Amino acid sequence: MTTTIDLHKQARDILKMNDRGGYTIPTKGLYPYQWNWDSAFAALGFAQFNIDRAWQELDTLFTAQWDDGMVPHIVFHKSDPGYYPGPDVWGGIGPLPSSGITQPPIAATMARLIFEKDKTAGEAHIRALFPKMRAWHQWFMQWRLDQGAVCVTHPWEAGRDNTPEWDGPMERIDPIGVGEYERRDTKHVDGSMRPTKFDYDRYIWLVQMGKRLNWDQQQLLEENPFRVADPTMTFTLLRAQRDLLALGVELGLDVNGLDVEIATLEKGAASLWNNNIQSYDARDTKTGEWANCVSNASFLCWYAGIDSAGQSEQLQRVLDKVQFGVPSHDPESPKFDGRRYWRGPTWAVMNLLIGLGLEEMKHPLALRLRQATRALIEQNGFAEYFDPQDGTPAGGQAFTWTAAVWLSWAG
Ligand code: 9YW
Repeated sequence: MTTTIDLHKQARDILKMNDRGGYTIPTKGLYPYQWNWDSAFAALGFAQFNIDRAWQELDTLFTAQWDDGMVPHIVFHKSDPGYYPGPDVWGGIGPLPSSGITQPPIAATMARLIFEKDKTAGEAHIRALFPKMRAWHQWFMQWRLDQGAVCVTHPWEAGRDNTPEWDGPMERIDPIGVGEYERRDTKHVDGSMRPTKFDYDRYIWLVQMGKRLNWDQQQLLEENPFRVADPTMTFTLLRAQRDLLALGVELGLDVNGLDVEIATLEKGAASLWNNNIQSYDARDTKTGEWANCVSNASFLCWYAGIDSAGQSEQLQRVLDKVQFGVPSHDPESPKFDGRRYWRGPTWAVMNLLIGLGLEEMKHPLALRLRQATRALIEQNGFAEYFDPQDGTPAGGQAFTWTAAVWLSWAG
């Protein structure tokens, strides 16, 4: 029988194995570069046994920050032909080869959690990171707001690639001229667990458009047909801004304007409440249409410091439907697919964020979610994601963020 001690060792070994010297890859083969929010989770995992390595992870991520403040979703430190689309396809314009989009801003939140563990080791890092994190958050505030909610401009940006929330906006895209390209993801894992060709054509088409416009945000704002106000980005940024404010106040840094930005984002979060389905939801800003989806991102409200009786009812309902909540898509929806990436599977990292929020608010379902995530990993290992009904591990194996969730929260 595997004991908790063995699992702790396995989790630490996964982080060490995926360490490429200063940054951590999500998993060998499928994802061989540094991903933005994966790294922030990795840092939290490392902080449980090597605090200096934790800070190094975040410091490295911010070396890829663009002049306009954006922190890219992938940093291509060292070329690897096993992944498509690579640095040439993206044509990022930052100091290091990178993608041209960003990912959920959880770094400030993870930085605060790591700082709380050891303030002496952390203070200099926070002081150095603070203006960089502030610049990144301000980039969101400048370019990505719709009624105060934060928009994604590519499905990869939310970190939830093929969630049904994007189905409507993706159908409106005609990926004209996308041309031939060779997918590499389906060489590493079973295609039935991955996004479809319909989705991939549009992912690549959007990348090509960004590169053609040299990632100029003003031009993208005018041309990009994909712009969806998204609960992942809105709730994570709201939370990150609160953490930045707390850190800034504690260390006597310049927090001017943060309170106003937080108030804007609070309004934005409120604007994502969809009365028809009684849940937080994604809104297509081009048509004003709701996605009408209860996704795992809908449950990030507590993480953002927002309690909601309606969302609590939804949480109770979805947790009752599957063994290992929270499913990435509503298990009662006809679009639910328990093995296909963000269309049903449960993800330990999302459970961690949702769970942190629930715990901070002393929500009655908090313990249940933590225990379910613990059982999920105990029984099924450190996979990328899992079938929420029977726990079947799916996607990449020996996954950094699942190991980090074990070390920092579930284990
Ligand atoms: C991509 C690395 C990333 C995660 C995302 C997940 C997937 C594919 O893998 O994205 O190319 O960005 O959806 O959340 O960060 O683990």
